[in-house]
Amino acid sequence: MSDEAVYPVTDHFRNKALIDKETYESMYQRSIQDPESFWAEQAKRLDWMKPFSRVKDVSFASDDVHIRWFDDGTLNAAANCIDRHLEERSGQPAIIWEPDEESEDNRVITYAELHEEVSRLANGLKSLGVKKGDIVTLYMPMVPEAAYAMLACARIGAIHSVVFGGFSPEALAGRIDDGGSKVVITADEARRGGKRVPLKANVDEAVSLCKESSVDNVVVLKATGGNVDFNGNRDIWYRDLVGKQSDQCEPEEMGAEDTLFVLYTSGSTGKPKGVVHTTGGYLLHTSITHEYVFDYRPGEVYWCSADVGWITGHSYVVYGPLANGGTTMMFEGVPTYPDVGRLGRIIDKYKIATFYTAPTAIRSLMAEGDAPVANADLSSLKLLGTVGEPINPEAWRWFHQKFGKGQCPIVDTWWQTETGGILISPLPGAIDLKPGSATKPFFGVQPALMDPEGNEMEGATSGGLVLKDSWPGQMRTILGNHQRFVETYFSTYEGCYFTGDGAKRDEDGYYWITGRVDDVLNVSGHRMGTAEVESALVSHDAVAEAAVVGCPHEIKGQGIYVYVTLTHGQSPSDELAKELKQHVRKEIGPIATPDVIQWADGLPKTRSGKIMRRILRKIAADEFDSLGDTSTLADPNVVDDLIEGHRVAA
Ligand code: 6R9
Repeated sequence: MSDEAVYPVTDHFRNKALIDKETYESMYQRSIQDPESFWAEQAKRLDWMKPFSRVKDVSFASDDVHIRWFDDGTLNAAANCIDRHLEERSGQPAIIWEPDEESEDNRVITYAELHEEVSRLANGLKSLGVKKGDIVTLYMPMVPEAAYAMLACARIGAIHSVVFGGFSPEALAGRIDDGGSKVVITADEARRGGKRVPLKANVDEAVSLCKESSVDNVVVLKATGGNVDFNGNRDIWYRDLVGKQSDQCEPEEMGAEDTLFVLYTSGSTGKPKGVVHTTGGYLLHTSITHEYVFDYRPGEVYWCSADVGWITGHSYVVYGPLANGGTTMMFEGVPTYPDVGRLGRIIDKYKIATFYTAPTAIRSLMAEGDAPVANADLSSLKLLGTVGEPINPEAWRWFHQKFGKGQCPIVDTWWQTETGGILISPLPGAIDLKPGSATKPFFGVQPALMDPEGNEMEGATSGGLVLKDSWPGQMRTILGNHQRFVETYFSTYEGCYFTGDGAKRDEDGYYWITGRVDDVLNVSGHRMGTAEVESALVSHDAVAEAAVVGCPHEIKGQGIYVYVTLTHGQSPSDELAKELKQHVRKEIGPIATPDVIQWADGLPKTRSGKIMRRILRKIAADEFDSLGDTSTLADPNVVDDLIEGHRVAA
């Protein structure tokens, strides 16, 4: 049984870790028994402009959900990530950037330079009329300017809304519209693995698709020098904007509960939601977890391979490491370009101490055998981390052995866009590891498992994963829709935050996340709402009805499996399948491209017309023997047809 495999805390971490076993136990107890005094003390790790007098003001009751931390204190996130480090670390690298093309020059940005760049851009944004509370949309490649832009917004109290560069113009337009951005910051093109993404052209198209927003200015970074259309009334080159600005910009005094950023994520229904994170609690949570989960010591080079377009990039490429005065690595490319040895070469080149990545990346390298590490030394590594989806024990062991040489602990960190930072994870000096388990809760985090009736279950068991009390980094609301926030997270189990994940707890109190229990897919660690993909599909003329489920996928974890019923007069063909895939790419982006399209004359529906997705999931997974009760179907015969159709499609 995989539960039996235990990897004890290593000698290295036992003696030198920031948090050892005893400290973890006692701090955890205090954090639960007296959260107010615990967090008041931890909050000293930030620089406050005006100290807070209230620590926590929280209610999870569904008729009155509110979450406030340190709410009468003031601070500035950018000043915490930059200015306060200048005295001691002005010459220390804050960001190290490795370009997509290995032969090109890298960039090393010191804290002094970061201060200058961010201040200039902050002044530039002000000159465009951006004010405290305005939302600025960022659609950027993985370059240092993406971090400058986030921090420049934070410096002047503007709210950034970063949209992943892989999203389509349609998806970008929806996000610009939702927040009402007047300013978009982008680049001519992004590069990834030798391929180019026309970011500026996508912004042009998105702006023309916007219904609510009228974008006044598009700031364009020259990243590749690729050709772009330039609209002189609206567009301005990044360098022209910042070139004439002062390198001093007083950081704005922000309330702890003022919004720092909005980031869109997929849910089981409707359009992606704008997750709202605020200033004080978020920064405290990302800073403390970055230090303790990664046992981070200033001077170390820390590498989180996530794109800044995702929450992991926000929390563990930008805010956490910089709040701690760390050196954070940004990589523009992909693990397999120009070849599978790239990650190993980067680790050696920069003497990376901590490498934090996604199981899907590990699995794609694992498929190449020893090649990814064959010529790498890797002796600088002390710790590895994973995030985004459950890691299968085989991939865990491969990563541990090949990258960690059996010496580096792996912190399997469970958290969500909504949680702001890591909630369940080993602390490397305190918690023995079990491959595939995110292990134990971080300070202040109270997980519980619920049965379908909403009762909390004790001991070794499995159920719906909830959190019983707040933690500082928790999302505060959905932008413009607090009611949806309450319904999505606080109505399934009264008085608890429901994660949407299922989990198992073993005899040692270790948590094993088993995956989403709602209609959210996790494709290569990226969240994708089945409803979003379905609505993209039915917007195509040939599609009458579509049902989307996840299917097992060796590299991606989950693939996207689509059942399509065509409109009258349309007939299935390979060309049409290609066209539908293309259509979804265009509507959402390449990450939503269906893996399998199965033509279906009918879908399994109850008499009341509800699609029984459980059956579709089982068929997509080849599990025909465990379809369960199909007697409530309006037409039980569709199941046989679907099984037959699956054999053809898969
Ligand atoms: C940070 C991030 C959140 C969902 C979450 C869960 C899955 C994340 C995991 C994990 C098992 C882990 N997830 N980390 N599942 N083990 N270590 O990924 O945020 O993109 O919002 O996704 O990802 O299902 O609910 P986000």
